[in-house]
Amino acid sequence: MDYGSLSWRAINAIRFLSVDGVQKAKSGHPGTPMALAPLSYLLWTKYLRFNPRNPDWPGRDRFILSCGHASMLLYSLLYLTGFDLPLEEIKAFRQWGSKTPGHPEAGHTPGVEVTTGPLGQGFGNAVGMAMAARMLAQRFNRPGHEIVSHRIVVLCSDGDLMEGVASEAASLAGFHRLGNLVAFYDDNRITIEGSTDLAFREDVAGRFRAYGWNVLTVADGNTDLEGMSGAIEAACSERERPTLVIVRTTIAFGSPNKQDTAEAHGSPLGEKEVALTKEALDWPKEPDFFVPEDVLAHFREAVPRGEAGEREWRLKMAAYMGAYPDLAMEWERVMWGDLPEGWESALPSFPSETAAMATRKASGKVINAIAPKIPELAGGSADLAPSTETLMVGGGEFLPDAPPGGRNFHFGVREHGMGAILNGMARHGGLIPYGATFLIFSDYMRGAVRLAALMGTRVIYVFTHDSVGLGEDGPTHQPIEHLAVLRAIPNLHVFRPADANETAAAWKMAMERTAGPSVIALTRQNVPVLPPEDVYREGNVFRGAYILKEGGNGRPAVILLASGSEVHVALKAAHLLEAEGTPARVVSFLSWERFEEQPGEYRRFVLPPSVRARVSVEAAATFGWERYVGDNGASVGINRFGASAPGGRIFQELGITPENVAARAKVLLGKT
Ligand SMILES: Cc1ncc(C[n+]2csc(CCOP(=O)(O)OP(=O)(O)O)c2C)c(N)n1
Ligand SMILES: [Mg+2]
Repeated sequence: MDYGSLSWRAINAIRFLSVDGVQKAKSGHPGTPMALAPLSYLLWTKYLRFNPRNPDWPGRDRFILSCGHASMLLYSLLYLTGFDLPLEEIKAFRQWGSKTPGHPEAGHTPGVEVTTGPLGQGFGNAVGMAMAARMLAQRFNRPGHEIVSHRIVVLCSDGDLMEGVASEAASLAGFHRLGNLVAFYDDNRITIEGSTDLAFREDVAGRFRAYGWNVLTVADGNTDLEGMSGAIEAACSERERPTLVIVRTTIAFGSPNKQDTAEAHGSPLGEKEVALTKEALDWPKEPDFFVPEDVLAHFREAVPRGEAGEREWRLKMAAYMGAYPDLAMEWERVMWGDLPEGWESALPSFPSETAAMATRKASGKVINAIAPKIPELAGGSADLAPSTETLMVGGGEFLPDAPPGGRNFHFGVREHGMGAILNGMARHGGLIPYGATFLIFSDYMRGAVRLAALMGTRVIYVFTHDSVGLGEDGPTHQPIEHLAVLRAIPNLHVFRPADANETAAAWKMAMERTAGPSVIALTRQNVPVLPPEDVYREGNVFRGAYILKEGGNGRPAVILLASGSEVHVALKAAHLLEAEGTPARVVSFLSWERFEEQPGEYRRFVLPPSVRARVSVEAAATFGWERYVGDNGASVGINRFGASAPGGRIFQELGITPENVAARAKVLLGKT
């Protein structure tokens, strides 16, 4: 190893930018960037296709740092190769307002594809991206016109591969034979508590082979550049299977006292050790953040190379446009994330004479009505398509041996993997992904849902069986706190429609919401269909909460607030109250988040401060409803686990009844 050579000085530049960045911040993770510098040097200077001047160019390879704690590695690479991330940002690592947060955040730093940090998620995102790329290739590529040919490359660590979410995703990637996916596993045998001997001795290679992956190994990821190049090339020439390259590295390589120790994982090396390491690797001690001019110039060759790569792709695109103008227009549209013009005319409306219908069923009808108009809508379920009613009939199957173009995914019983995969699909672009399961199992994918919200991706979650109303399956399957939990996630919109018409409205809002994910919570049990003219009156349903039934000519004595199936309980309670001379307004609360976005004027119109007698009704934890019912209000809900019995009986036993709601209202009004 010749530390004087350009390659090794370039590798050292990555290392020491990372080391100095962490040292200056007095926090961060130096050891892994130091160890992964050689591999990432090769990837970023020789193999990856990207354009620093246009980080979002659709033909680029996608690079994901799943071990997001090694963020300084990514920031160093972005700076060095010429992205819009100046050295000052490297020096402001982890500081307020900087572009270099503790873990990589998509949308915040140019060149960061997905937000990573929660281990395993980035790996799952990569699988989702590879599935999305495969799907787009099937839809858009034509003989002689391969406009989708990019690769998904992910770097992952011991922690990533210990996490179940990665196992779920890896299993699916192997099943689908995703030849466009390459994962590099940083086999450094160190995690926070020490050696992986504490908890992780499995045969990772054997496991991935069993999943159907191509597995390669590099025995020395610290010094063997040739070996690494060979493995990268072999991985890139594999088209039939995803590839895992196991790269044996030494955490904090080069640090005389910290290398190969867990200490190097998450603490700055310390000034003395930084100096010793620079000495050991033949790097000038001063100044900090040193990058030799020729090294910088070497890295910056990425700019003309990237521009040329993009130009070449754009020429291909121009030829494609000539040969397939309509497809080319479609490509532009879906990559922008625009919905087709007039798509909403496909949304069904359900006349009130329609027989009572579960909202999951209505959702299925909506999906099937809009799917033909929106070819980029793609989704599936974690083995619950018949129950969640999420199959696009005639949409084709996305399966390795099925005819190309299928849009129905089968995630298998893998909710967490599904969550991460959906995020990858959405961040890839070109698709509007949805994923379905029972609301209760949203817990299994909450980590991914939260990241979707944090990244602001358009993912639609179809969560059915949304209350004890599902009945006999009992408390293990009956969500209680889930709505509150999901509503507590910032930037996640939760829709709980009361009937088929509100379900169509919820789908419209979810489809049009580009700034973040949406949950559509749906009933298993039938609910009456509300008159569409009541639901759509003045379009207020799109404001999240609206007056479904007025009481007392605009001067109600009490307001009943409800969501989903309990809107019908509230309507009946209102009639009971009115029969006794108490005017009651019913407000259907389709979405809290949407309502919060409305001007104060509208919110006060729906919930006038003068009407203090308010009762919320929701077959779920009452947690949070205080904000709408206020100090003088009451909440009818379920603050215990459910029970195994027919749904109607459970509603009776737990007090989710019109009589109980009316009684609570009367107590508030002093009418007992
Ligand atoms: C889901 C999740 N759990 C825990 C953590 C905290 N954490 C950060 S890194 C890490 C393990 C570090 O080991 P490894 O993944 O091998 O990374 P290395 O130190 O080798 O870079 C843990 C537990 C996390 N980021 N995400
Ligand atoms: Mg490790």
